Amino acid sequence: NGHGSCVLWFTGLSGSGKSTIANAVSNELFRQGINEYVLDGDNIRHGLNKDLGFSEYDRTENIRRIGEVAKLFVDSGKVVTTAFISPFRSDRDQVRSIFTDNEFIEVFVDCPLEECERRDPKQLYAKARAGEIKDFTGIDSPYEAPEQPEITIHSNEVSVEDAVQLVLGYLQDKNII
Ligand code: GGZ
Repeated sequence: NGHGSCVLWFTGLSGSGKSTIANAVSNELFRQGINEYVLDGDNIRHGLNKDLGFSEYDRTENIRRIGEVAKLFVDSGKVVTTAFISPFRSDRDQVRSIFTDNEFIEVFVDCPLEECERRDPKQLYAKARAGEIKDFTGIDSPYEAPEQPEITIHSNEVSVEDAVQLVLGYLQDKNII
């Protein structure tokens, strides 16, 4: 269909801007006529993975299933965008291993915890600090930052538009789009 296929695997803290940037990337790809699809909490955690919570085991299983679904979409020729915290390096590396070289593009949305906590759009950090939510990423559950992400977005320093251009530029450089 005139372009390559890959997964843009966004990872970062709650409130880092993953979903916002992932959806903006998806809109731009769609506008350019690219066969794309987004996997996020809305279509995965409310459906396929509604049996899973936020224990270490459940997060690992969440990411494993999302990786397998992303693989099916990539095999069907799409550019897939995923937006999950995916806090564990080993889980992300496991997903990477089911793709061929260059198909898995790790996009680290790097935003300081203090900034995510300041934004706190759903007041989840406040609830976690108050002990009303347990195992919250960044508070009492770890986030393991990528060591060699293909793309890093400092979301507290660049606009959403610039972040989109960074991702699209990468796909162009790699001759995927
Ligand atoms: C982290 C949680 C938690 C806990 C509920 N820890 O900001 P949000 O609300 O919209 O995004 C978060 C989302 C994280 O789900 P993921 O599937 O991306 O997580 S993982 O990859 O770790 O499996 C947050 C909400 O769910 N949420 N409880 N304890 N985020």
